[in-house]
Amino acid sequence: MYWEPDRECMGKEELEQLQFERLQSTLNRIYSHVPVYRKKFDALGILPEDIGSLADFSRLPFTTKEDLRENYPYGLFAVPLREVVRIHASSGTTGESTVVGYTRNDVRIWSNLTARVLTMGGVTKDDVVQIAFGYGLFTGGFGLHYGAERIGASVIPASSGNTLRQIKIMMDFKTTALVSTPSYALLVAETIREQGIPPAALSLKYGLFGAEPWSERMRREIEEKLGIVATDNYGLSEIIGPGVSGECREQNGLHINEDHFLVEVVDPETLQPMPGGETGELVITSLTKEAFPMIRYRTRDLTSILPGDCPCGRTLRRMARVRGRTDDMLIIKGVNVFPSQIESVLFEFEGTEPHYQIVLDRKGGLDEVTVLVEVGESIFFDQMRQQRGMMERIRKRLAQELGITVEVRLVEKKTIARSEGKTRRVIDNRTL
Ligand code: DLL
Repeated sequence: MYWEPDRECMGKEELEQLQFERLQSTLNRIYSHVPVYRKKFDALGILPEDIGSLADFSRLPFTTKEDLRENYPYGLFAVPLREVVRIHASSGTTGESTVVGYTRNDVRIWSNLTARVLTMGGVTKDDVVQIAFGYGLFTGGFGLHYGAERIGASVIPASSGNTLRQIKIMMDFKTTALVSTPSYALLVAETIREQGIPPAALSLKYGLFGAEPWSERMRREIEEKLGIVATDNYGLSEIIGPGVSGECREQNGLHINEDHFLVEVVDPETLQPMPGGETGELVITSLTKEAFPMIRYRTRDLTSILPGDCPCGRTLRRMARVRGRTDDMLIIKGVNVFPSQIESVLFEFEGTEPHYQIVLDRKGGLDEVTVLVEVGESIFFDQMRQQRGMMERIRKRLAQELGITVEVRLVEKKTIARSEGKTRRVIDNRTL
């Protein structure tokens, strides 16, 4: 099932023509309305009309989070505030938050794009959709809410938090689709089990999860425990919010809404295109945004473009699950470590739960790493000796994989604080 079949199944040439036309009008708009972009273009000696084809595109300058911060709050807006009907902001872990705006037309397009993503995941007008993302400055709640409403589904704006209440709503209102972060879906599944609620008391069929990285293993676990089909969807506030890409029922890569976003995958060091489908940093250019256009925005998200056609019939290319960020890289004892590397090692071990936390401390100038990993009861209450054996095996594998030694602690289920928003996997207590 498609939301906009004429767009989602477009031929390559037709799509490229459309992208080019849209790119041209975006470039003209920003050159005449956003002084920051005009300055960047002038510095490189580029005029919008110099971009004569999609191939010339790589001459354009990149935009980064720093550009957004430096021009806080409205410096990159391309329309006067009187044309802006909505403002969102992303929390930002350091410094100023980044502020983004939408015209009425931007909101209309955004709703269509999240409607596409929801449709890809199975949602129709017959569904009851519970949105358990925060409504507020975060784009997750409103973005997916508008899309679900556009489809004609019955939308429950539950917002985030209060898990017992969410579950009661789910049962009483006969929710068929849950929209949240994947880690929140796991928390819901665990709580249902703890409360002794039989899965048959729920009417859930679909889960549409995004806003944070997750794994295939987490997907299977959520699907089994909640008896649903779970799909991944991706987006970021700077570009539009949710609605940039989403998985179809093939569950094999996220279709990018390429008629609205031009994507590149580049080497984060050289900024040159990654050859032949290799993993690199995703760079996105918006093609239709009016209030807040973005040119070659460096997302810091690591992914790759998948080769081949999708059996679902959509021609929109697919990106792989986002496997981390260029900037969540930790430097521990001088070694570069990605949390996702630790995660994949932990998942090799039978009996571990998909909840872990990496705690970094610095004692006497030396980095110390402790990986807390939740284990099932059978292991937690196991013989001390067996527990030690498991910790030792995990330690060895981590040392092998990362090239550094780390401490491993097995903790009882639910010891690691569950979050209602994005999960915090790394606690860095080091002061430099
Ligand atoms: O998280 C938008 C969103 C809301 C997407 C709801 C999907 C569903 P931000 O708060 O600006 O926006 O955070 C964007 O979150 O650059 C990624 O690092 C991460 N992220 C978002 N979706 C995924 C995903 C929203 N499906 C940042 N898988 C992005 C992995 C994701 N990471």
